[in-house]
Amino acid sequence: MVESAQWGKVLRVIEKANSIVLTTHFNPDGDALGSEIALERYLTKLNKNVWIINNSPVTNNYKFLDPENRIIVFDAEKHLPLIEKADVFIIVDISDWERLRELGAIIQKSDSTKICIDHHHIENQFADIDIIYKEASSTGELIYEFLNYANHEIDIEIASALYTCILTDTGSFRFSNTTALTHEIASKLRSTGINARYIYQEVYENNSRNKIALMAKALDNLKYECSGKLAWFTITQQMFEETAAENWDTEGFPEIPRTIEGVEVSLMFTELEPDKVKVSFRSKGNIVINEVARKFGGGGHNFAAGAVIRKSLDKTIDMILSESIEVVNSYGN
Ligand SMILES: [Mn+2]
Repeated sequence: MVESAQWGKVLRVIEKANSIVLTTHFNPDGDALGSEIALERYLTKLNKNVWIINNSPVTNNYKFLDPENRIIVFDAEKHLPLIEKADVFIIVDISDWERLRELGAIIQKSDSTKICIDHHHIENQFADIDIIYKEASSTGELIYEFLNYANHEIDIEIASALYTCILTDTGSFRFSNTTALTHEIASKLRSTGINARYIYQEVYENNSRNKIALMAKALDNLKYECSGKLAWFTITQQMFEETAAENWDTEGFPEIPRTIEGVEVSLMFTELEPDKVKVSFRSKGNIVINEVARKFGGGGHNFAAGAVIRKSLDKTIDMILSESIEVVNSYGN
C-alpha cells in the first residue's frame, strides 16, 4: 500500500487547485482510460475544472467508459490555452516523458505541479509528486486506494471505470500481478452494482474485423527458438496496410504466444515506421525479461515490458532476439 503521507500530499495539491489536466500514455489501454475517468468524476464532484487530454483517441472497445466524450485528443492550437491555465497535471499509468509525446514536452516545461500515479518501475524522479507502486495490479487499484483515503464515495460510474482498469491490466485476473487484494478490491467494486458482464463484453467482444485479420497474418509467421521456450512474431507496415488495421489494434497480441505450451517468453516486433520498431516482451513468470527491455532503452514490469528501437525491423530482430535467446537459455542452468 502507498503510505498515507503520500496520498496526503496529493490531496493537499488537489484541494488548492482550480484547473486540473489529466493525461496518460500514447495508445491508452483500459487501465489508463479507467483511471482518468475515475479521477475526472471525483475531481468534478469537488467542483474542479477538469480536462482529460490524451495523445491518442479512445478505441472502440473503451468508448463505453466515456459516453459523454469527456476525453479529448490533444490538438496544440485548441488546447494550449487549457494547458497553460492548469494549476495541476495528473499523469496516470506512465512515468516516461517520451511516451507522453508532444503533450509530454509541453507539460514538462510548465511550472504547475505535476503528479504521477503509476505502477511501472522508474529509475529517477519523474514528476513533482511520484506515487509509484510497482506491486499494484493496475493504476486503477492505486486510484481506488486514493479515493478511499480521500473518503470519497465510489459510485457506480467510478466503480465501473476502476473495475475496467483491474480487469484489463490483470488480463481478466489471469496475470501474476493479480493478488488477494486485487480480488478484494474487485469484489468491493462489484458490490456497487456494476455490470461486470457488460464491461467484459464491451472490452473483449468488440474486436473489429480488421484487428482479427491482422492477428491472423501476425500469427501466421510465429517462430520458435530455444526448443520452443521462446516464441516471436512480427507485424510489418505492410500487414497494417493489407488489413487496414491500426496501431492500437495490436492490443492483446503480445499475450497470445505466451498461452502456448512450453513457451516461457514471447516477443512481438511491431514496425511502427521504416526505422522504428516497438518490441513487446512477455514472460510466463519464470524468466525476468524487463532487463533486456531496459538495456535497449525501454522498461516495464518483470514479466511484461517494452522498448522502442530506432533501427530497421531486421536489425532490431537480430539484436533483441540474440539477447533474449541468451536470457532464455541461461534460465534453469
Ligand atoms: Mn497499467
